[in-house]
This record gives sequence, structure tokens and C-alpha cells, in this order.
Amino acid sequence: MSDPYAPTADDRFTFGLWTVGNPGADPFGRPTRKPMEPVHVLRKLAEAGAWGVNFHDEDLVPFGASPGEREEIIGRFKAGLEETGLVVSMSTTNLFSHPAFKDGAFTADDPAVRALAVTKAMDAIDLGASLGSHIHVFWGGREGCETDARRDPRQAIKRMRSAMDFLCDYVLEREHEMVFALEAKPNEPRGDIYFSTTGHLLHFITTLEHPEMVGVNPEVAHETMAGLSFVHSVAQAMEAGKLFHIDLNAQNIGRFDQDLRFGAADLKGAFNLVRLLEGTMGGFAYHGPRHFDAHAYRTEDEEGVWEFARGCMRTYKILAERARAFDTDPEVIGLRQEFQEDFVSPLLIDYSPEAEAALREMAIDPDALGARGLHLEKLDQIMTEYLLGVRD
Ligand code: GCO
Ligand code: MN
Ligand code: MN
Repeated sequence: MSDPYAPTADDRFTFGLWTVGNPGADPFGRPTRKPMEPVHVLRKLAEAGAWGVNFHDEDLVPFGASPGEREEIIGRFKAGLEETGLVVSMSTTNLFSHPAFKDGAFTADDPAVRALAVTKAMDAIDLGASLGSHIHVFWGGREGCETDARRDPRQAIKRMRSAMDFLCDYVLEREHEMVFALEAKPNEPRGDIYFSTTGHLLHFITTLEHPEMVGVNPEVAHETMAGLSFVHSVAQAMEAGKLFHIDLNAQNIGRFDQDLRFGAADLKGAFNLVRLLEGTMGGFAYHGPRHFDAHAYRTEDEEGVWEFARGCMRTYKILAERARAFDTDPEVIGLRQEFQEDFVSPLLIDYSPEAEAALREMAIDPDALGARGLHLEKLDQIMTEYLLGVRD
């Protein structure tokens, strides 16, 4: 029998060169694994069943490479894409590693740093576009501070807006078919990063010159670090039509940025996320790339890296299968629908004197409403049993 959890192109699973290529260094210790050649990564990803690959400009072409080196590297990578059939599903700019960006890139006080950042981003956009990327992610890892003693945070917001407006116009000028996806994170590497959550970004996007070109790229770990519900953040992005990309991984609240294998922590959160993305919970599904922005434990060798990659995809598919089973279980449907069919809701959409009168005439007994049990304990226990695999 074929493996029902084997990944296919339809799953749109993707990994970054920096994720499976992560050599296992941390602030306290040196790398435990050797760097991997990009084309080797492509071959191994294709073998594991991934659909796409992503990269920062520098993951592929080292910062400061000569034009000749650049051309050679890109040529080799292009051939690797053709050989493996992988697509470039997203590109991004590294605006955090070089010391020039130590106090911000687009939000830096020094206009020379901002100019360098915008120029580097234009080059990264062109690089991505030339390899087929239609989504460019901006994660402002250095856009923040340890102290607010100098920069007025309002200035940072204005500068970020100018940078996004500038770069949207650049994409239009170049006629690239590309949108931007902005990624929030509350802290790490900065003490505090501006636009700390997906919600902050969703508002910011409405203030741009081309809001239609810009969406969000929420990451499990980042909202969880902020102590927030990732499912609710993703839901808000989807409802706003702004979920352009997603970074899947796992994270325990209150810890440093862990970038764990998808599903390695908070399985219930992962389950509800998959219900949302797959549309089993109701409403529309997400059709963009399912990107795993995570890395293998530092304890692993290369074999462990591919175990990690297969594990991310397999857990997603198992959760999707469990989600479909849960959401089509007649008992679950019954428990979820109990209060959904009604004739009052239409009255609550648009104000009119008639609607007001009809609402005021309703004989509502607040005490009866308050005394009623909602059976959420039962529903949640059923969910737990689906997750534990004892109910089908
Ligand atoms: C992190 C971020 C990054 C970004 C990546 C894409 O916490 O380091 O999640 O991995 O997603 O830089 O721009
Ligand atoms: Mn992250
Ligand atoms: Mn990320």
C-alpha cells in the first residue's frame, strides 16, 4: 500500500536553504554540521518530496561576490532547479547579518545604511524574480532597538513605510510579478523589534501606497514567543485576504526562538492551524506555500536533518487527515452547529430602524443564556481523542 502521508507537489511544502542548511551553531556553541551546497540541498529536498525552495540573497550568492562568481553560482542553481523540478516559492533579503545593519536596515538613523538596505533589497528582488519567485518576504530582524533613548519609534514606522512604498514601485517599474509578505517577530535578535506581531503589520499595510501588493508571513514561533494565539493571528490575516505566505515551525511559550520541527510542541495548536489552513474548520483554505522555517536539533548530523524535514511534512499531513476526520464527524458537526442556525444574525449585520425594533422585541432571557452549558468540554475531549489516534 502506498504511504498516505507521502508529500506530493499539491501539498506545496517548502524549505529554505537556511533551514535544512542550518549548521547548528547557537550563541554558545560552534556549528555541529558542515555547510551544505545549495544544489545538494535541492536534490535532497526533492528526494524528500518537497515542492519548493526559498533563500535569502546571501544563502545563494555571498555578499560581495564578484559578477562572475554570481553568474556561476546562479547558473549552477538554475540547473539544479531544472534537474529536480523544485520551484522557487519565495525569496527574501538578508538585512540582519552584516554589521552595517546592527541598528536597523530600513529604519536605521543613518541614511547611508537605509540606502544600502534598499539597494540590497532591489538586488534580492531581482535575483528572486530571475529564478521564478513571486513572493518576497521582509523580516526586519534588526529593525528594532535595545534602548529607545535615541530613535523615536514613530520615525522607524515612517521609514519602514517609505521603504515599502519605494520597493513596491520598484517591482512595478521592473514589471516583476511579485508581492511582498511582511514577517513580524517580537524580539530576537533585537531587544524589541518594531511591528512585533502580525496584527501590527496588518494595520501598517493599510497605510501603504500599494496595500494590494503587500501581505503578511506569520510564523508559529514568533506569535507564540509573544504569548499570542498563532491560530487567531493567521485567521485574522486570512480574513483580511493578507495571508500571502506562512512560516511553520513549533515553539514553547517563554523560550528563546526555538524553530522546532513542525508539531514538535503544542500539537493542539498545530492541529487547529492545519484545520484553518486546509479549510476543514469551515470557510476557505489557504493555497500558498507551506513553508517550514525551522531547523534540526543541534544534536543531529545530516541524516537527522532529513529526518527533521520529512517529519515536518509528515506531521502536517497526518494532522490534515486527522482534521478532516474530526470536522466531518457527525457528533462534532452536531456540537459545533448547535447555535449556528438562526434568524437573528441577519438582523445584526446592518443597522436599520426595523432591525433595531426587531432586536428590541426579542424576548431574551439573559439568565437562561448564562445558565446554559455549551458542551465545549465534550468537544475538546473529542478533539484530544482524534489527536491521540483513538477515535476515527
Ligand atoms: C527568524 C526568521 C527568519 C525569517 C527569514 C525570512 O526568526 O530568524 O523567522 O528565519 O523568516 O529571514 O526572511
Ligand atoms: Mn523565526
Ligand atoms: Mn521566519
